[in-house]
Amino acid sequence: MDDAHLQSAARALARSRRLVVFTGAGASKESGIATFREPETGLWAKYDPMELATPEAYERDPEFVWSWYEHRFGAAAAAEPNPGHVAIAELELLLPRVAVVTQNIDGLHQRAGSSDVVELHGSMNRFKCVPGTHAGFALSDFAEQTEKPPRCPECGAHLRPDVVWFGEALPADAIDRAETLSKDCDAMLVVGTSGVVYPAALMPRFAHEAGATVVDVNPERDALTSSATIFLKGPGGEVLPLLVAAVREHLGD
Ligand code: BV8
Repeated sequence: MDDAHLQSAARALARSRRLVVFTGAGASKESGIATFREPETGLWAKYDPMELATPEAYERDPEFVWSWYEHRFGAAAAAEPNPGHVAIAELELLLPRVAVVTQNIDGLHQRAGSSDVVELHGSMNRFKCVPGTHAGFALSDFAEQTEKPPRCPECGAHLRPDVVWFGEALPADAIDRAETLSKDCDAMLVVGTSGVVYPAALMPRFAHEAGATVVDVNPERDALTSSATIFLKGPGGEVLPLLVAAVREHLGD
């Protein structure tokens, strides 16, 4: 990664008064959580997440889709925030205002210490019944149930993860706040996203159109790289700690 690019990104972040950090599955890769578009290893390698994360798939075979999510709950529960998550949380201590807008459902930003996290696609730590009438359940609320998927303690309908599946609307409060933050920010740090899932992928475009400095961190070029101000090529777990150290230096200037 080019040091000149790192320094100009650090200068932009050090000067920012309203920073948004926009993350995708790549931000959790170094915590051992598979991304959406890189093939999984083992049992799930032959299944396409795009096919499984849909209401139709759940309707067709709730037990199978539930077991896919159980596999992912296990991976997320075993995962620890990686140095990238920790660096993002540290930015809150250095800068006047930092908000995280994530596409991820693993809760790792919160576990790393980020206190303002907008979960665009929901959370695998929350459950609701398929009709959507009852929500806010945790895994522990139905741990004793043996049936898979478990049933809603209130109405008996199947439970599902409170996540946004393809073809479903994003939670209005989350997308509204993400859009407001992205249009108002003066800098956006984009980490670990292919930038192909909408409407989430509009956020870096809103920031760019608002004149914010957009820094894209990814080992590969992605769909957002061309509209970014600065591209830092590399994994988040390596780049972000270097970036935050450089921000500290610029703040000390
Ligand atoms: C909706 C939760 C309408 C579930 C997910 C235009 C406008 C609106 C919609 C659409 C549109 N065009 C198409 C659509 C439909 C669709 C869509 O976007 N399809 C795409 C595929 C074309 N969008 C929807 O269906 C959305 N809903 O629009 O509803 C509506 C409106 C009103 C009423 C009814 C309906 C819903 C989309 C949300 C789907 N749910 N997740 C779950 O997780 O189980 S999305 C899923 O993809 C994950 O959240 C994931 O985060 C997300 C995006 O992928 P990425 O995060 O970018 O991950 P990916 O694997 O793609 O890339 C990883 C990147 O990391 C790579 O670039 C890689 O290089 C990089 N990387 C790898 N290692 C590292 C790294 N980076 C840093 N460090 C590393 N170490």
